[in-house]
Amino acid sequence: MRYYLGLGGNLGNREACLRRCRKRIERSEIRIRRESSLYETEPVGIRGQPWFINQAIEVETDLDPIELLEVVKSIETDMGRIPGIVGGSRMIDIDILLAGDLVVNTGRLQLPHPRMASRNFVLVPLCEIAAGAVHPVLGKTIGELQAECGDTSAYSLYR
Ligand code: PH2
Ligand code: MG
Ligand code: MG
Repeated sequence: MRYYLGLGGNLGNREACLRRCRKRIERSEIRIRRESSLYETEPVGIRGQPWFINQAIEVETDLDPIELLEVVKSIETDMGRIPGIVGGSRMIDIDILLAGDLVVNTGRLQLPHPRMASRNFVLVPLCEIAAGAVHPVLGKTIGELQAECGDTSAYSLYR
């Protein structure tokens, strides 16, 4: 099954954290097929925290969504993420954005990611690698969602 993941972090050496995170992902029965550029992005939600680096990746794995969620949560914990304030600073955040055209609504997991269509820091990197992918609930492509997104938060290409 093919998934799109959103990666982000705003503490420590942000670029090195993302690199370590991708290495861990690849050691977990998950193959990375495509990687977007890195973007430096203004914090959305809680202000006054350091800017993030965000990236989107396309992965292929036999893991089902709940198994994948368990793997990404354990990578977050291993990499020093302390569960705390929602939307606050973190070494690494790994969000499952899309799982093909699967729609999941359980307490633990919602797919597509419920806030993805309203965030530049998700859509801009994702558009680079998946402009034509269709959001199975909104029925629009990632490119269309990005063009329509009213988020005014700042972002710039980092690398
Ligand atoms: N993640 C959040 C909240 N705000 N802002 C930016 N720029 N990038 C993020 O990854 C981010 C955020 C919650 O996960
Ligand atoms: Mg997140
Ligand atoms: Mg998260």
